[in-house]
Amino acid sequence: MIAASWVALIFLLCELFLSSVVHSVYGLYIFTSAVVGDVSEALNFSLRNFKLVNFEPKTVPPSSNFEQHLPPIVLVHGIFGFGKGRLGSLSYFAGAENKDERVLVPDLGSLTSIYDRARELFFYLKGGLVDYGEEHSRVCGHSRFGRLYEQGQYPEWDEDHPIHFVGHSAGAQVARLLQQMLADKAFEGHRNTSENWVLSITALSGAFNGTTRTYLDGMQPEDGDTMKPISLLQLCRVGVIAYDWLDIGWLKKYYNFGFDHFNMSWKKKGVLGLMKCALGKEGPFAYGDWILPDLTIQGSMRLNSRLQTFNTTYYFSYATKAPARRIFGIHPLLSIRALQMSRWRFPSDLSPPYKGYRDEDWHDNDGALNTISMTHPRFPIEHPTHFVHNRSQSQSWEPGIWYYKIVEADHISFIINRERAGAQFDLIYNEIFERCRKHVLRRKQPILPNQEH
Ligand SMILES: *[C@@H]1O[C@H](CO)[C@@H](O)[C@H](O)[C@H]1NC(C)=O
Ligand SMILES: *[C@@H]1O[C@H](CO)[C@@H](O)[C@H](O)[C@H]1NC(C)=O
Ligand SMILES: *[C@@H]1O[C@H](CO)[C@@H](O)[C@H](O)[C@H]1NC(C)=O
Ligand SMILES: *[C@@H]1O[C@H](CO)[C@@H](O)[C@H](O)[C@H]1NC(C)=O
Ligand SMILES: *[C@@H]1O[C@H](CO)[C@@H](O)[C@H](O)[C@H]1NC(C)=O
Ligand SMILES: CC(=O)N[C@H]1CO[C@H](CO)[C@@H](O)[C@@H]1O
Repeated sequence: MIAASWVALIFLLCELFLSSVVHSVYGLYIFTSAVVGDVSEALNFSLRNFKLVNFEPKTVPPSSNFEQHLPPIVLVHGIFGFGKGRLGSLSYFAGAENKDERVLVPDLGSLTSIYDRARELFFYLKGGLVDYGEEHSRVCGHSRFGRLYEQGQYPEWDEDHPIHFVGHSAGAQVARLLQQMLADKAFEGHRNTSENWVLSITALSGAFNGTTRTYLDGMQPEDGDTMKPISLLQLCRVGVIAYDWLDIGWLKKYYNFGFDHFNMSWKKKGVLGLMKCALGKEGPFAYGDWILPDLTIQGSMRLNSRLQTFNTTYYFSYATKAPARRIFGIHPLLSIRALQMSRWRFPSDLSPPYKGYRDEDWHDNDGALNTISMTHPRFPIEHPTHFVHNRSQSQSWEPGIWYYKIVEADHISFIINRERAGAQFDLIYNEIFERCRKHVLRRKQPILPNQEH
């Protein structure tokens, strides 16, 4: 018995070591490639300036009237994600934002909760001082007000000037929660909001229904809210607290976990505050106000019970599924977890997260999320859906229905590195942007397929 538990502990530590090495190596790789990209760009620039050859100053084309009237397409990043301006010239969406004239890529913090991200997204677009809401801030122990967006990216945003959202992973839930907040008129001083401010939501590997990966990374399966004492997430927690406490200005400008409203810097908290954060008495991890609790099955159930699918908005979803039994077709960052997720069993001594839960339903995955979770929101009631054949293109769309496809790809096929997905990258983003621009319009009467062009 004792020998068995030692073996289990050693196995756990080996697994922890391996996965922390894989994740830190990948993180470091992203970070250094961003730095190298920036440095070489700066060198190139100064070299060209110096020689004064072939140098053409970048001219910004005056935006035409037409462009100004295009509704913006807003790309919302997922966990560990970043928007325009972070990590130098690296693009989370691997340059997809250049495929259209009017695309916005907000930076919403890489580990903050879905709730905090949705609040930030609103003020990023509308402009003003981010207001996290009085009650939420009190309960979660952070400042009520955050960053000031002096100029919103789309101040005219309203029912007559709606927006398209495209969310990757957790970003899809952020867009849904923001739409619900707009419907609930949850922004003080903006009493006129409604669900109709959103024209469409498109999810790329959207985290609608939670993921069993959170338990493998270290969330407790019994509540989906607290962390196991020895786990990858504990290492991550310690790292984040240290990063925010040290508060190195240039580094935080370069990459930010988004916890500034928790005041974790040494300047504000001192050594005592550091101890409190580390011991789990203060900070985002103490109150569960960060992204991981929102991505467990239980956390998604809590969130989804408040979120509606509205009958005036268009919804599309691309669920991803890693090629079965081809572990090398998956990114090395995800391959161990993909394998573990395909064998995941909910501990038999605990009550399952919902009635009718079956392990095998959750085995198909993309290395980060379960395919079942990505097609459409399923809880507490199945939202209306329509499966779209992989190759079919033209279709007449109706609002209030989740149109979904299942795509063979892993969780990061369509972000960071566009070479990995090859032609599929262009196919998917072209399809999304074209649909936003040509087919998704707010109209009184449904348009028949032969009238689409
Ligand atoms: C330097 O900049 C020019 C113009 O933007 C570009 O065409 C060229 O590929 C760059 N070279 C390197 C090494 O980045
Ligand atoms: C964080 O610091 C600001 C001032 O820098 C203060 O106004 C705010 O109340 C602080 N918030 C918390 C939660 O300590
Ligand atoms: C609020 O929205 C309605 C349309 O839903 C519009 O008629 C009205 O002018 C708006 N009011 C303000 C103050 O923007
Ligand atoms: C859409 O939903 C609203 C209430 O949520 C309802 O009043 C309206 O009749 C619905 N419209 C359609 C076309 O189903
Ligand atoms: C679409 O592709 C997925 C995986 O690539 C596959 O499992 C599914 O059966 C395909 N669906 C159709 C209708 O071809
Ligand atoms: C948390 C959640 O939404 N769970 C749902 C995920 O999908 C299964 C299968 O349809 C539902 O039964 C769950 O309620």
